[in-house]
Amino acid sequence: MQITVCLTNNRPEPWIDGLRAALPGAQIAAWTADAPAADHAVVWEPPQAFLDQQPRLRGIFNIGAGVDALMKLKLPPHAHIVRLDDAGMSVQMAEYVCHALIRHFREFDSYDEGARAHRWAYRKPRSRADFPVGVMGLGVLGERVARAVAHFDFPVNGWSRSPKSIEGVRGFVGAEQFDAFLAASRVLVCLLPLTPQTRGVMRRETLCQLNGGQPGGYVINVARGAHLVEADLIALLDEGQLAGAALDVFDNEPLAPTHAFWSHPKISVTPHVSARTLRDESIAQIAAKIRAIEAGTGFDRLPGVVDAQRGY
Ligand code: NDP
Ligand code: OXD
Repeated sequence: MQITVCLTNNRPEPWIDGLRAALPGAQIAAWTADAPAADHAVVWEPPQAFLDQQPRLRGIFNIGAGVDALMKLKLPPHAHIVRLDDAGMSVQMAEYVCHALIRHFREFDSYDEGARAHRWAYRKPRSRADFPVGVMGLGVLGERVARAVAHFDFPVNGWSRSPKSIEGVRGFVGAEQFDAFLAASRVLVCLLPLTPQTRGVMRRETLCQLNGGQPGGYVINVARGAHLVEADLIALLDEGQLAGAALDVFDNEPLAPTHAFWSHPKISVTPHVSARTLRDESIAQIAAKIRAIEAGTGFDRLPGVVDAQRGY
């Protein structure tokens, strides 16, 4: 069995070492132009040239949860894309979103400002009931986030394509219930995959519906930059319609040093770190799936196999 590792902006060596330890007997190497054709590939944003050289590829194992970069490429005819299924990411995502939410709700930025000025001053307690949180996407990451937020007693709404039953989460389904979901939510968390249906889902007309159309909405984008129309966000913050945003992902990454987001007083920026790929957990998960396939398990029985029609 030949496994090729093709990672853009990541060093392949530690992945190769880890995969060799987990899959003794497999031939594992980094991609080079004259590398032999692979049975399975471990990839992150591979170039089209790599896929064009893979006539017998069966499994394309993405070292992230989002497969939008892969969906833009022409894939070998019999290959299946398998994304990371949690692999230690959901707890990180829950930490990140709860941190951003609570920092906003408890006005910790304002206390930080007070501390810098040596000012001992209280702010009036706010009611959780006034800060319902809407989680877009209730998959592996969104469900964990929704449960974590509910644990802090915030009202939680969730929006997905198919109905869900999650304790403490009021479910909204599909395009028909999207407006009602937005109106019922004040803090909006994006954990959708990037597909043609979800690109630009956060734009002026949708963001204006948050909080029943009243000012005060807050945006937490931890999915993909292209879910958000950046200029609309800045305009709505400057107009006072939105109260703030915590952004981890951007249309163009790395975010340009001159980008307006860096210095906007109502925006906090992190460099795509809300849920990092954990190498050891990911290698263990990928190796277990390759072992299962080689032992005869069909791709349809593996978690994390991408449905090409849905695009996630
Ligand atoms: P999943 O595929 O498990 O979940 C996707 C969810 O989105 C599902 O609940 C799905 O609904 C819902 N959904 C998809 N399309 C629509 C639509 N058109 N309308 C309504 N709901 C929709 O993905 P994960 O939870 O594993 O990951 C989500 C995304 O998070 C990734 O695609 C990636 O882009 C991003 N990510 C970001 C990271 C970061 O560090 N910033 C790290 C990891 C991931 P249904 O359940 O009905 O199918
Ligand atoms: C992912 C990511 O998709 O890191 O896993 O964004």
